[in-house]
Amino acid sequence: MNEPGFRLGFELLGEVDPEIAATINEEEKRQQENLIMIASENLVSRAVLQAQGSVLTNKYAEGYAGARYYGGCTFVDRAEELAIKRAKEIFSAEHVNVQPHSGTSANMAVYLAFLQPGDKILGMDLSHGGHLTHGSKVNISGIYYQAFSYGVNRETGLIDLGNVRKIARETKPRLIIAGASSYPRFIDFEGFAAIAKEVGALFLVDMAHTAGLVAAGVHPNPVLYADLVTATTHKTFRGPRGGMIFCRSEYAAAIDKAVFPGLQGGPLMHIIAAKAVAFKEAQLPGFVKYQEKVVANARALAEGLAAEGFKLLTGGTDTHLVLVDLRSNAISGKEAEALLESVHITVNKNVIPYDPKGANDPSGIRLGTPTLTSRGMETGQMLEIAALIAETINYRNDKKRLEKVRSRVAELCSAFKVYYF
Ligand code: DSN
Repeated sequence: MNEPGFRLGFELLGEVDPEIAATINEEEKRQQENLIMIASENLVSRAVLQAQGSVLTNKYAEGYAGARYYGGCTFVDRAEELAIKRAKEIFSAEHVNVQPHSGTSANMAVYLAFLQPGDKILGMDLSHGGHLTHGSKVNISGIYYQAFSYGVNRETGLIDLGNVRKIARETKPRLIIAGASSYPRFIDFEGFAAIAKEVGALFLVDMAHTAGLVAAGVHPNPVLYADLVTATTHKTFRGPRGGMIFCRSEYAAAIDKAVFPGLQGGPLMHIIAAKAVAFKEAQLPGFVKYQEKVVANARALAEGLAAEGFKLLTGGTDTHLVLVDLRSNAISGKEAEALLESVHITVNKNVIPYDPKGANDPSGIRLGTPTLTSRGMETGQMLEIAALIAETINYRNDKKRLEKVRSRVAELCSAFKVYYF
């Protein structure tokens, strides 16, 4: 029966849009029936999902709490203020902006606040594990700004600060950026900060990948060393998909102005509320234990893969991810991704530093432990999964062996539920 106004008379997703309802169901099933090892993905809690799916999506709230361009903002103000208070406590930050829609938006806001088109920036080379938005030629960061890059040492796979200093002295960038998407080791934030100071650059850390580890104290906190820190809330942090920016008080006004009205209009208040929920979860005692397990699991995975003869960038990991160099396994990253997908292990193909092949079919794969750890898996499962990956890659033409791997993966998936389904 139709309601007055514009209501359709039925409300449930399955009735309004059976195609999308079925698509979501299939995706739920995929998440349950695969071992998802994409290092930048995770599983949010039911509480985060609930806040994301709430009526806060109906509200326009351009501006900031107490200074909005719309009436009726009492409750969204409260949500944003809670998010800000919690984020500042967790990361020991003087100021945070929780409105960026993504990690990319967060980085763009920093650039808009402090750079002029054509200014020099120095970031980690995308092909060595950096981020697209740190100066890649195909990204706005490399189109609007004069971008220089540093990489890792060919032998050790580690960032060589001596080399970073040399490039910084030569290029005199306005902004130096640290942070990576496929670098498995701690980054020396203090060392970077000293280089930035020496050459008169601002120092930005993009901790998109490691924000959850930082929040739990299992990774150095860049907020203590950098002028500006950007992050996503959906990777190790286990919150909704989105971004945030931390800075010292002296930069707060410039950052807030760059986010709104500089770059974005209305903030996503349902996502900001979900960020507040994720911040609350990060302050619960179980969060530290979870992040410790993420790292312990990544170490176990690295040990297991190394024991199976795989070559790992830097030989191991300090974080949630492992980068595997497949050049001695006679398989490309693209082939390995497809092969592992066929046994329901989900990873992503990834360039390795000095990769002789291109980004579309690179020589490596990247694996991460946040999602499997959210499902309750521990180091024993990581060692077994490393063996299953080896079995799959080493015996890829043996259908019987692949079938055995597939059924063991199915057993593991069924024993460790994606908890909210
Ligand atoms: N695309 C994200 C990742 O997978 O690492 C951030 O670059």
